[in-house]
Amino acid sequence: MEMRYSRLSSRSMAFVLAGGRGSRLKELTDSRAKPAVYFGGKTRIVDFALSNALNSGIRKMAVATQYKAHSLIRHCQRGWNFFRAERNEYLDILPASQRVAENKWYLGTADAVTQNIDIVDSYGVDYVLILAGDHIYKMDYEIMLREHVQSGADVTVGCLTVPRDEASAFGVMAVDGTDRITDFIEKPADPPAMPGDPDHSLASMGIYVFNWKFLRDLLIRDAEDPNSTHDFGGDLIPDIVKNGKAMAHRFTDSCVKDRPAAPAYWRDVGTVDAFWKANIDLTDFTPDLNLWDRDWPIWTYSESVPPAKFIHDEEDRRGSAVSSMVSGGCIISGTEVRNSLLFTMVHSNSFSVLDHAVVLPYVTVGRHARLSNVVIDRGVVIPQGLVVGEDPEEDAKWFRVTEGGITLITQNMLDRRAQG
Ligand code: ADQ
Ligand code: ADP
Repeated sequence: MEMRYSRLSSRSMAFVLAGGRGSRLKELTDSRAKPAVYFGGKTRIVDFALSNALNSGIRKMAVATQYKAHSLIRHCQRGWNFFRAERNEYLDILPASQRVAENKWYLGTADAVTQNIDIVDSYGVDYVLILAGDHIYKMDYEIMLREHVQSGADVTVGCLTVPRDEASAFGVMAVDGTDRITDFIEKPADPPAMPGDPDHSLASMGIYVFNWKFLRDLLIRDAEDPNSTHDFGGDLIPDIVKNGKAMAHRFTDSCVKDRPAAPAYWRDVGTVDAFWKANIDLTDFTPDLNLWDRDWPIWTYSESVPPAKFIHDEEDRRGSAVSSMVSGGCIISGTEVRNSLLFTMVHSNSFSVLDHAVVLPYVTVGRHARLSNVVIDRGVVIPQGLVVGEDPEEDAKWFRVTEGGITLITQNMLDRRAQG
């Protein structure tokens, strides 16, 4: 019962940073920011942070956008419109350059908040949770908020253990016996290991809880600092570690009741290989990320489409899918689908095979196509007889073949191929 009366989420807002391109996703982010990239059959990446906030009880949110924001803004408007101002609930979309007199992009992640100080003020909250809009995980932020308040920290940084050889992509920290952060280096070339564990480092998830009063003062000072790049990981967090009290909050899958023994799932699907793998992993017998958990749903904009349909066609070819996820609106007509993930409204025709394929919405696959280990962008029309995934050299002539051997197919690439 104590929980019910002491929820800190109702005194907090979530500020979601969704301005980054995610350039390692290559052509997948040519027309949309990374948070707007599709993931998991019907959701987009940003839905995870927003759903975590909603499921944690937070009812005030802001999404700061910048790079190619159109698709992201449209998604938020369509899918995240159930907040009611009458109940003091808000979701504001904050595109860069609309808030200040000069046309100015957000200079860095901290500047994205600085330029919107008046909006955060208007929410009247005590705590601000800064989130990144580009990670896949399930997390109850109420637990982090509670730790923050109990420890009396100026900032609490979400963190997890990562292999040391991957740690230079992160902010890496050292902590004392109470998990107070004693050192923080943004993206170190030679990441320090955790004590007693030379193969791992303690990495920042890029998510932070602040008392709003404290952060507000800090942002105003930071805006005037000519040496600052106005970045949380690069400037603000290291500064607080030196001059204030920064605590680490260790991410665990505490919000996930169904598989308590499962390792905490957190993915930065930052590359085409990681994106493909995280999607294909969902077709595993027991995937590490459970999207079927009714206690922690991932909310999204859902199109009204009919159920997936599997057709045994006139050519006596059975449309089938095994170890796969097939979304609404799909028509699998005489195609064999294996270990694949098909998003909404994919139509696929006779004599074709999809194997370990991640197929984004509204793709059409012509007859006699054989596609394996591929990511197919939204709306692509696969011509009859296209074979991908069997001859890497041929594939690389027209498509993007990754280090991990995954082929990314976009309509532009197919058009170029058609023109020879
Ligand atoms: P990065 O992910 O490299 O490191 P960054 O590129 O700044 O940091 O992106 C953080 C978030 O902010 C992303 O969600 C991105 O979309 C968004 N963003 C970037 N620039 C923005 C801008 N100008 N306006 C609005 N939003 C913007 C960070 C931390 C590290 C930490 C990793 C964890 O700095 O310390 O380890 O996240 O992934
Ligand atoms: P994406 O993230 O792939 O851009 P969107 O759902 O935002 O996904 O839209 C993809 C493309 O589909 C857009 O670039 C646009 O051309 C077209 N589209 C989708 N919905 C609409 C719409 N309501 N009005 C106009 N164009 C649309």
